[in-house]
Amino acid sequence: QELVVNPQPQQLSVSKYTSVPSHFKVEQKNADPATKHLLSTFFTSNNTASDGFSISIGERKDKFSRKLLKKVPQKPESYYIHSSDKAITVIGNDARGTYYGVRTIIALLQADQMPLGEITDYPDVTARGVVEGFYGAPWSFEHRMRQIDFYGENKLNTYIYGPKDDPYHSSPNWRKAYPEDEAAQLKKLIDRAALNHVDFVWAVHPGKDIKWTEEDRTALLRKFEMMYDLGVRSYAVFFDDISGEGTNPSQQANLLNYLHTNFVKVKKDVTPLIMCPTEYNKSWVKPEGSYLETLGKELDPSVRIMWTGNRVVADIDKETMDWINNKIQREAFIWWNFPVSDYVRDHLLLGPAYGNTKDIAKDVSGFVSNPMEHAEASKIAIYGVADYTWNMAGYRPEQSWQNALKVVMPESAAALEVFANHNSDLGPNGHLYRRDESVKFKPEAEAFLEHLKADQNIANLDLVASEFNAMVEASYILLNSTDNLVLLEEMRPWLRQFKLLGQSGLAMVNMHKALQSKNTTDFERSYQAIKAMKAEMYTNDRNDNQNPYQPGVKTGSLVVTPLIDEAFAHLTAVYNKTFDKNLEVVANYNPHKLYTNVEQLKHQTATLKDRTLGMNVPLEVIRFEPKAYFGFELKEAAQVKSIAYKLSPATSYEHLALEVSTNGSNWTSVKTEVKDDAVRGTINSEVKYIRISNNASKTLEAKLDHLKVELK
Ligand code: LOG
Repeated sequence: QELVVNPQPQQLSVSKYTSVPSHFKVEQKNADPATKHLLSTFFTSNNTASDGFSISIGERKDKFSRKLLKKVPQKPESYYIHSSDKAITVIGNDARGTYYGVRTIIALLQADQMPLGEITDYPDVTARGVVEGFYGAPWSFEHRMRQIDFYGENKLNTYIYGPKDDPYHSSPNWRKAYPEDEAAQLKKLIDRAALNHVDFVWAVHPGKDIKWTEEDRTALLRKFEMMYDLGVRSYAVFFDDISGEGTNPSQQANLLNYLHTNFVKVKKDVTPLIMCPTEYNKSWVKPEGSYLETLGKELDPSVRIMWTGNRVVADIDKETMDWINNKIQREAFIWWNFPVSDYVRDHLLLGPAYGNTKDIAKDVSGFVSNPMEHAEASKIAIYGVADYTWNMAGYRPEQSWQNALKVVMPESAAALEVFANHNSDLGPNGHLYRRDESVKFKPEAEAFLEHLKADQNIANLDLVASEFNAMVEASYILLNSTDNLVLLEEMRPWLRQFKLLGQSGLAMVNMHKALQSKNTTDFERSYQAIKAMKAEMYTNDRNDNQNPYQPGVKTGSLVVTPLIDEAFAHLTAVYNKTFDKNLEVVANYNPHKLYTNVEQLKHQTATLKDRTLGMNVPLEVIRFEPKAYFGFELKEAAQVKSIAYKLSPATSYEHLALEVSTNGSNWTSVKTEVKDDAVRGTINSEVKYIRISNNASKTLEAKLDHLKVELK
């Protein structure tokens, strides 16, 4: 018997299993509306009767035998379940704990067999959930409704609403009321959150244009009041990714303290504030400043401070927590930047939630995941976060991931596993954050290539071929699945690429077989087929998921794609040599490099599309110290048509110069013109180095919107 309750309960002792009764008599002793609603979704006239199997539900303060009451943990949100062959009793420490107990009971009654015994359960982390805090298209209303239900089902209690691209959350409209239709939808979300025992935390991101004046703080108070009228009882203020006046820690603390005194304390039913600092990760802490210490000292102790770890995107361990908690004099509230993909938008991150250590439960005041703009696909990771934050010691990422796949796609979970297994890494990126991918297949791929290149017998040829076959079959199953159409819509572009990738793998295996049997007809057909599939993938990459950041659709990019590309190139080269042919050995990599001394830009990637060389720009504010430069180093000197870049604010241009060089030591400046806030320069000679440098004597803080070089 497999018991799947997510999150995994702290203590569960089952004495035996019996069949699930057909009818129940349910008594709810407390008055919690969310519990009442939940009970009504499961216990209907079909499975209840006055002489049914007895289930009694209530809180510690309700009437229960002393013996049972003693077993309820003295912890927030805890519950105790006792089930015998006569009755089930669910007692919560509080309303939320009772609700969670009912969640567990319903999960258990949905299995084939009912366990008899005891469950003693409570969460390790106080605030657990999601921060909708990414750049890119905010989640739709329908997606959010589904998410909030999912949080309730998985005992997550926190949803922080802070989509960067909602203008009423951020500048310029944070001071204004939501338009009527949006307000109406927010109200529905807030109600739905209450029904799931989820705290709907409304976040504001005012730092880009806030003035530290009476006028602006009253404006914010007014906005909080408007949100209160919609039903919001939890609030956050975000100061991430800003520059200028808004970054002042004393002023930030002042504002939060003001809101605490004049709003939270006055209202009485509002939870303690949450704030996201400007220096929200260790790599951004300015050595000369004392930003975090100031917050730690000046912020009211009730205010929770968010933290992403040692870097913008990082996994959390004990050392991370000790360092930050000591600075801010409280337990940091973790903002985990996974599975967010707003800096690698051409990838889907469907792997397990892993990497955070299991010893930080007591060091965090909260732990929330920042997801992908693909809400439904993010559920795979969120399911793991729910499990991890509830019961850290018992968390097994791989097992939890398997369960998550079954929950999001009950019928097609096995196919989804094949797909998710090869779609979890991010590819090279500026945050240096990577994930395992194709874990079990990786050693097979390596052995395959090694034997192929050494012209030895490939012992695992069938195994590799059958993985490619599984990829194709899984794609067909998923593309035609009906068990989660919402998820299918999000994955479709990647599934189409994945199918082609699997097919090209099979064709590559055929090339190998044809080469072995010296069948040139078969070889050339499979060779042409791969080229055709590549062309189709290239077209998909140009047409699907187009966005200004990382447009396109990448799949299997860590192990499977490189395996096929390398094997294809090798087989073609051997074929050409053996049969004195001249088939093209395609290599589609970018030979040009970034050229910069700015730490925040060093790990960004360069992209080459047709003849346009571009930089994958970071989303956050960059510090350009005096003499800082950024640009490209071309593989060899070449004619360049034009160079274009854009920074905000546009006042940055006064301090920057566009320069080119053939050797990296003698530089010539290029004349530029500004149009629509972007800069353009044209040159008529061959260059190898292109750079934009800060020739002023002071540090410049700005966002880099784009940098593009058009090659001739
Ligand atoms: C932003 C966030 C973004 C994430 C990943 C925080 C606190 N802020 O670099 O909106 O989704 O990184 O790109 C961030 O993480 N800035």
